[in-house]
Amino acid sequence: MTRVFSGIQPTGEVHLGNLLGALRNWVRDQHTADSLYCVVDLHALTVPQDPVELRSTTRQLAQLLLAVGIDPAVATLFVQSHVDEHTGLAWIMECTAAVGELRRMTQFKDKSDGASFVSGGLFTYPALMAADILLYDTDHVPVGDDQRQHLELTRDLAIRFNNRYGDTFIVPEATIPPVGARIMDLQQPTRKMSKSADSPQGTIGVLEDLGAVAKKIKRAVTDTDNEVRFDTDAKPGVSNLLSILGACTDRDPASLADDYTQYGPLKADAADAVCAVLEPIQARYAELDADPGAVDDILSGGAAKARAVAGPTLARAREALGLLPAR
Ligand code: AQP
Repeated sequence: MTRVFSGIQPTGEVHLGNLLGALRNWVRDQHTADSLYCVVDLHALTVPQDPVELRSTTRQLAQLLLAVGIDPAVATLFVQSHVDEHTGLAWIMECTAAVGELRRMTQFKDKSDGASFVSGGLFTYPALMAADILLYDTDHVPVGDDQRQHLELTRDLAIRFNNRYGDTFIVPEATIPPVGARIMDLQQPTRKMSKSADSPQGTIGVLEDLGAVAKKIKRAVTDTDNEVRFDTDAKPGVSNLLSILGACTDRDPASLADDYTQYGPLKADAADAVCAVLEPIQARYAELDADPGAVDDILSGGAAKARAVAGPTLARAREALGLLPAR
């Protein structure tokens, strides 16, 4: 059976980009593939975190993944730091990666640019991400477009390791959705919607009040020529609304444009479609609030299942490297 793995960081509020670019595909894949989904809390440590907040956002994110539709009866849901093999393989991947290729990662450049403190972990983050994926003999990694470069690096590291030490890792492939892979900020549509950007009017939280969501979409930045056309370079704001509507209604954004002659109705339909997607997720999230212990139980079972796969993979890599086994 095909193996799928993907992760999401417990940093900030989960937004519409995360949902349409990644999480909805996780829910779809769990029915056709052996799927493992992970709250990657160690990745959050690349920037300083408040400990109390990190603990609660990690649990809340797991609760949200369940609310979105991850079913622990068919998929494995766990927290990265509960499975020590991730850090064990990460060191091996750091030693497999070249400094030059880590330096070329655009996300490192974006996040380190102008920052007053840049951790070593921010630089080596893609090696930990490679470890996350390779530990599970992953065939497919459902991610948004922003992760394309990290996935390419993961493939390069797997191939390099296999060439040096013999076949050890499956070389994974990214699965990037045709629509919704890069949802843009509603106020600055040339920038992707992002958890860490300080743009409350441009970002739609999955758990946000639906009235506020509709208002934000109706106030989204477009342009002055009033022509509805899908053209991400010339018309980024309008194209973003078409992508959002298309992703929520399973329609092609370019052909959707033919249905509209004005921005107002496009915005109204996009707002309705987004609210229709978010409403059941918010209702399930509220139901799960009643029993926080159930989320912890699911994560504990998930970690045990994940360890059973990750342990043998790490042992295989250690043996291939020539590390002396412990007795
Ligand atoms: N704007 C987006 N459109 C489509 N997909 C997106 N993803 C993120 N932003 C968009 C996808 O969501 C998954 C989980 O994201 P993550 O939290 O692991 O990664 P991230 O890129 O760090 O998320 P953010 O929200 O953009 O946070 P910051 O601001 O820290 O960079 C991934 O599959 C990602 O592709």
